[in-house]
Amino acid sequence: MIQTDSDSSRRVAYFYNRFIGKFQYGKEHPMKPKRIIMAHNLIVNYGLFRQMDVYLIREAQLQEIRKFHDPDYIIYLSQFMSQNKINFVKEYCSANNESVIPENLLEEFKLIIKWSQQQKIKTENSEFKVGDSPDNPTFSGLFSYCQLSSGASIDCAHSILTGQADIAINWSGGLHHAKKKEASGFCYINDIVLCILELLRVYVRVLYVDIDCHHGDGVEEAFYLTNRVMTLSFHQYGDDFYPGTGQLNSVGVGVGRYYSVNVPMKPGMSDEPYIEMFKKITSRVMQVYRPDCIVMQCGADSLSLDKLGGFNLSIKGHGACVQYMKSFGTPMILLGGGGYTISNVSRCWAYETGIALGQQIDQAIPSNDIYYDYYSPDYLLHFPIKQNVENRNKTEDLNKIVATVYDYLSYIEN
Ligand code: ZLV
Ligand code: CA
Ligand code: ZN
Repeated sequence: MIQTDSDSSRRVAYFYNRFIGKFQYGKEHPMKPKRIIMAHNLIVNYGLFRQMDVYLIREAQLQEIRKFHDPDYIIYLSQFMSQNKINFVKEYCSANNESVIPENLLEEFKLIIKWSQQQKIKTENSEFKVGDSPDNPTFSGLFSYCQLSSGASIDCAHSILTGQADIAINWSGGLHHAKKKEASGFCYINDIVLCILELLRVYVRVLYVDIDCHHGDGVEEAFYLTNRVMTLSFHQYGDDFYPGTGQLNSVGVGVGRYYSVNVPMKPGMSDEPYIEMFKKITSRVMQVYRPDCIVMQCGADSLSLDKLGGFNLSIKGHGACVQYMKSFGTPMILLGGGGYTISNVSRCWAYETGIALGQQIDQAIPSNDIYYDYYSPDYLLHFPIKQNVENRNKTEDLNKIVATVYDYLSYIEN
């Protein structure tokens, strides 16, 4: 392991719970929560966990999720909690025997029952169509999965706000497409919005940076009208690539005008032009916006060979963006996101955990890893990117995007 920078004294808080990796969207579904366990195992086997504060992820409570999401939508989703909790609820409803239910669960159930009575919600005949689209299936424990993913992102915010950490990491977060009362793009509860709202209780300005191959539409929409959060998304755009938003001229509305920044690109982006774009834009954003905290969504579907994304980044290229944001010395939260070639996702997030710690991890995958076979045939950290991929972005087009973004940023009052 090589020390890569002098500021490795920065404290890193890492949030994990192996239950997250046990949920399944479905056999054919590209989103595989198991990649979180795989990333964690690399992090452990590379010895990184010894250098960070490791915290067990807890489930976010209904009241916390309520800070962004619609209460009817939350009740609707809560029907997909784990079976043993459902049994508790049934028991509570029939016997109302409060003594058998743990205190924290009791509060939750009282709230579910209160809200559903108030709103007379009939979950079976609801406006919320979760499960109707194959993108967002319902599955066993769905709600618990959402509670864990968002509980961790909220606690990342707390660890930064209390000064316990300079960098906080939740690889099970980053579900950037979820809306106030709508699931979309594999996302149900927007852990990022909940995290940022928590930061806004103390901080004046929060910068959100999104390097997932898809546009961070849910986070952008949540803060489209405010200047207290600047959202910045780099993404593939065009030819019906999901979700179809994030045009260059989507800049925000009202006081939020120019606080929404979009960098839409065509497929084929490789390290050199991507990093150049990334640095040119984030350096100006940092200079103009001077955020108190950075929340970075590190979706790994921008890597080469991803099953959904069309970019051609290496892990080093992806990680260079994380390294660059770290170099400003601003408190930072790193979240996961997309990533559908799962052995590369775990490689990438283990490498970036190393970056947070100022450690460059070895090229050889630790041979005691239980998922070792996933890293065949080379068993190396850095995989070879796809060759002969055409970058469909012309240099002049990319330069135009940078010039336009600079122009928008020039309207921001300093
Ligand atoms: O990485 O999906 O294109 C963060 C993230 O950003 C669509 N969905 C929707 C809109 C109409 N379509 C088709 C629905 C397809 C449903 C099943 C797949 C199944 C197998 C393989 C690929 C897909 C798929 N779905 C590919 N792209 C989609 C997108 C959603 C992408 C979400 C990205 C989430 C976690
Ligand atoms: Ca993005
Ligand atoms: Zn994505």
